[in-house]
Amino acid sequence: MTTKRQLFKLTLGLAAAACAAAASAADAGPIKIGLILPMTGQSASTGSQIDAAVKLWMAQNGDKIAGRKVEVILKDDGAVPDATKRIAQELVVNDKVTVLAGFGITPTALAAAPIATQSKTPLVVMAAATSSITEASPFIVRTSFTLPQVTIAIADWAAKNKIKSAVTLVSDYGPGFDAEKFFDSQFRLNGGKIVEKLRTPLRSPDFAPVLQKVIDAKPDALFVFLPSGQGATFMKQFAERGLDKSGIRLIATGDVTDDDQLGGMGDVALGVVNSHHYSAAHPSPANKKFVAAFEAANKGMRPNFMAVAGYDGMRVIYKALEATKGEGGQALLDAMKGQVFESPRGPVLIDAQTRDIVQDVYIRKVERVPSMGNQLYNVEFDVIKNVKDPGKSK
Ligand code: VNL
Repeated sequence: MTTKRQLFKLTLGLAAAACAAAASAADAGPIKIGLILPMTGQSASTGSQIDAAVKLWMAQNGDKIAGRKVEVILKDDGAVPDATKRIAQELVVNDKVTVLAGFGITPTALAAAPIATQSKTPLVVMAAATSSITEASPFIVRTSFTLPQVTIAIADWAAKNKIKSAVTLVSDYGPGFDAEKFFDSQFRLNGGKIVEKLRTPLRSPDFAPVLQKVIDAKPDALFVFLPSGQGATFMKQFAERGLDKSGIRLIATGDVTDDDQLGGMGDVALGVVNSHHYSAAHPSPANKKFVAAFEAANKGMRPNFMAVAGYDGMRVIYKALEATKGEGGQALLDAMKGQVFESPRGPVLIDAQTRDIVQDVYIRKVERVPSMGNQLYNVEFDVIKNVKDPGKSK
């Protein structure tokens, strides 16, 4: 329970932090970045991917900006929103960080949003992908993606490729609601029919009961969104129930055929068409360089879409800090807005109005790639350029 007095002290602390942010350019101490990630628990793979990407960025770009040392303070919130909020407060009030970054799942990003607003600390979301997150604080900037942004493409593709009926299956929280809503409306707009909408809990989902419902409903396709880390278990149960041989086509967002787990999913994943903003097999020179350096630094671990958002998040933070010479607060936020650059995923823009990322969305198919060790990859075969988050156009 937060008492009135605690609340008062906290408000004072955050206000003081806001002043400190404005004054920080003057002192010569380190510039601190508070990185809050799930390093344990169900979303730990997201934490390790982003942590590794942040380390790679710093190994390649150094730890000095405007003559000051850059220090990343990594904290594990276990993807528990109460912990995120407490840690964000401590980082702002005690450690006097200039930037907050990370945020593995939507509830943790939302829990930290008021801290960013009250202390005027720019907060860079590197993972969480519910559309509304950037509206929770004017100090939030996002380098990951949104579910509406990546879902529309697969709904269009399905309708154009003889899929007339579909069941949706999503994780029962923010990004799942976004995926369900935008798949539904776009697929129906194209003349498709939604037969049933299914949801599974975020924590420890069991897919058997919903998969039985899919078998009974006999749609042309099953559309799935699950957060990073759940794809492999889902695929295993999908195959165990014989769905891969049922004639029901599996389509998804790329969260399900996540590069972190795809290599170990086996043949059940072959041919799954999905849409997303990043594939480790994206054939650009910038991506080849990124993947090679990431794998070399991490015992062969393949970077996924979380890693690329962490890497790009550091780019946005570094360029903004260079522009303000280490000053934080509103000036730093303004320097993050409008950045345009080539990411390993392709060209991106941080929209100055929405503070959300604008990027290309690819339609991909899971294939074995002979030139890449015969492993499974999401092979891009179509692209929709410069996609803004459609969740914001309401
Ligand atoms: C979220 C969205 C998390 C997509 C994810 O993986 C993901 C979120 C941890 O907003 O919570 O793939």
